[in-house]
Amino acid sequence: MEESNRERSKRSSIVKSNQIIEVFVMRKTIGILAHVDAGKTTFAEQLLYHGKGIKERGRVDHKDTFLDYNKIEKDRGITIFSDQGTFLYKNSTYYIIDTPGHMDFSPEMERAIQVMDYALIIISGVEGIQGHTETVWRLLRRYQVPTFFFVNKMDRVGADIQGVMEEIHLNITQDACLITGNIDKEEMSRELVEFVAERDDDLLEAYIEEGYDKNRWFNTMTEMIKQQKLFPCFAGSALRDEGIQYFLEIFHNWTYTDYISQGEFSGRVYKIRHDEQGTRITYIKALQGILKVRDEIGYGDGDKQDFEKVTQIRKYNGNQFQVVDEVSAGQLFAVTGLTKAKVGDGVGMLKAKSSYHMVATLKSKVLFDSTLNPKDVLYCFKTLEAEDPTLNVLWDEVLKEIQIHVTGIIQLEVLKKVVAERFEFEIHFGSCEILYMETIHTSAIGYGHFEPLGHYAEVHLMLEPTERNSGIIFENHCHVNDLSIGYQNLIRSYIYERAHNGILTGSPITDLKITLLTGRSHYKHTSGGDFREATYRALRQGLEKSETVLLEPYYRFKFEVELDQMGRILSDIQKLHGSFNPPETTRKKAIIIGRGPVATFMDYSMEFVAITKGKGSMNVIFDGYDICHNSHEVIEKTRYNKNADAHYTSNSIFCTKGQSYTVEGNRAEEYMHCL
Ligand SMILES: Nc1nc2c(ncn2[C@@H]2O[C@H](COP(=O)(O)OP(=O)(O)OP(=O)(O)O)[C@@H](O)[C@H]2O)c(=O)[nH]1
Ligand SMILES: [Mg+2]
Repeated sequence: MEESNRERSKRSSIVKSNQIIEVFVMRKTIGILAHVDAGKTTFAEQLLYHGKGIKERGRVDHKDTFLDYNKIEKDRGITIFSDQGTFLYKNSTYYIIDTPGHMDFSPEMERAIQVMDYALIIISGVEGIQGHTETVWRLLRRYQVPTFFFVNKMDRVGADIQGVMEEIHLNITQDACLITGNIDKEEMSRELVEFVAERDDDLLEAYIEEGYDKNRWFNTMTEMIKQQKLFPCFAGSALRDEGIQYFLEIFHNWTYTDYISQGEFSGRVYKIRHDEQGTRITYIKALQGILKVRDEIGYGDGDKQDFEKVTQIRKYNGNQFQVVDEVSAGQLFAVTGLTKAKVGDGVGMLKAKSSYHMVATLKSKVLFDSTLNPKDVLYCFKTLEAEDPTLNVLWDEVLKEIQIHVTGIIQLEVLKKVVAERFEFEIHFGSCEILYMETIHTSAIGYGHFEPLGHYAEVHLMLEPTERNSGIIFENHCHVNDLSIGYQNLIRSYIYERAHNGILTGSPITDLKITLLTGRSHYKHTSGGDFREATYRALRQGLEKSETVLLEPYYRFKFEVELDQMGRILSDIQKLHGSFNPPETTRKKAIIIGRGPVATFMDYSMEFVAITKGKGSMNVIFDGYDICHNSHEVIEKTRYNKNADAHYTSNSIFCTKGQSYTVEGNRAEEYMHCL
């Protein structure tokens, strides 16, 4: 009892502070996410209208929405870029970020997630949960963004709110509750009262002892939403403006942010764009403090910060902006003056950089007219890469071609249009190839020594396999007596500065933990770059000693077909090296869920449409990397010669009596100085 009283007083102080904060302007960023065509842009348009952010409502179908203002978006009728709108509602400033729903633009969607205070997932009341809805949900959990749902298109024939709620409970979360009725004026429905009480021990105790109390439920729900223990769902029609005002009012009451404008400035870069003059515009969310125009701010990764002066601060609303002198915590804004800031960079006091999970799985080469200077084309693609780092633009000196990484065919089509519009020349793309990766099965210690005359660095790295799709993790077990912190940090930065080539096909290595065991420098001879040499050599030497495996990207798919087509589809899945769960069948339909390599399923949609005569549905989402189904074939075809890689070798260089000499990787260990 003591305990619960204390808890209660803690909660009421949250409420009090909540009320105090509400007196001031509260800033909230809501991100709208969903599968393609669920109605995100339509919903955002309504929200902006209700918040008086826009005077008239446009429609996606009429190509006149506030947030899909780009010509390519209008032409295609889909959102491609995450854009923001803003409005004032009661005592709060709202920022709305509308994200693209197409799988090919998932990285653009993910970059926006990191600055959302709350997210709204839209689900079509007719089509229900799609594969992409689950991807969005998983990302939101990863970034810990409190989430609401809106079941849209309830005006359409076949819309089924109960069915969608069941799907949410089954596939997404048991903690989602449908909100209906006049929540503020009347008592909550008994069902909702109990739903909430079941998820909070104190509330349940209070319920049993004292019964329902509106304020207590309201306050507890607000906290539970913030802590992602409760996910309210709404239903309506964005097109017909049903349920939007209701959502906004409840959302306004049940959410809060507590940004503080005191203290040193910190922020996060979430978007990079260039204006027509080519000026780089860096979009930042202020997380703490105040930033003024002409302030010099630091940005970058960890200790490697760059400092530059902010020359202009812009508050964007759609494609319009207003120039201001200062911004403070909780605001979304853009600056000019920063020439090198990258998406995900911490700004000011925030030093850690964000890493992203949505990755490109294909690569393609850029084809262009021979009258164009490749350098100019490369410059344009480098500009685009600043805006979308997943493009990974590469100039292949040997083949004299520009290569890029992409998520899918639609992205390539959009890129053609973007280049034509912005840079005014025509490009095409070569056929898409799979982006392979490599990892290890067994652990090993890699040794690297770099000591040509006048240089010195030695590095020992432990390489261990980690969970699939975990990327590269760096740990440091090196003692400062062996190597200074400065050099240790340098080694860390060399591990993360680029994707390192594996030894099977030269594809990037992933899913490994790299531990710095020890290293050595020389007080006189060690110079910048020596530790890069030693680190790369240690990495390579370790890879050569472990058992390596090739990985390829996988899709998770869901096929819905008529019963008599099931056999054909199942046999196709097997032929394409996929796997599937036991199909779920109803009287007429079969639902087949499974996974398979992107390489074999990439072009299956055309065949699928032909088999099902356009009546089946095929839903695919990226499902991470896994063991390659045809490693041998791919390795043969790539013809990568690990001993002739210009950037990597397992050999070490030593020096005796003023003479430097090379020791091959397999013998290097015997020569190391730190052993
Ligand atoms: N009947 C009906 N149609 C809707 C509703 N909301 C949106 N639509 C229609 O659905 C289509 C897609 O709407 P958008 O708002 O562009 O969907 P989106 O989620 O932004 O799509 P992407 O940005 O491409 O992922 C358009 O034709 C809209 O008019 C609704 O509530 N009812
Ligand atoms: Mg849209």
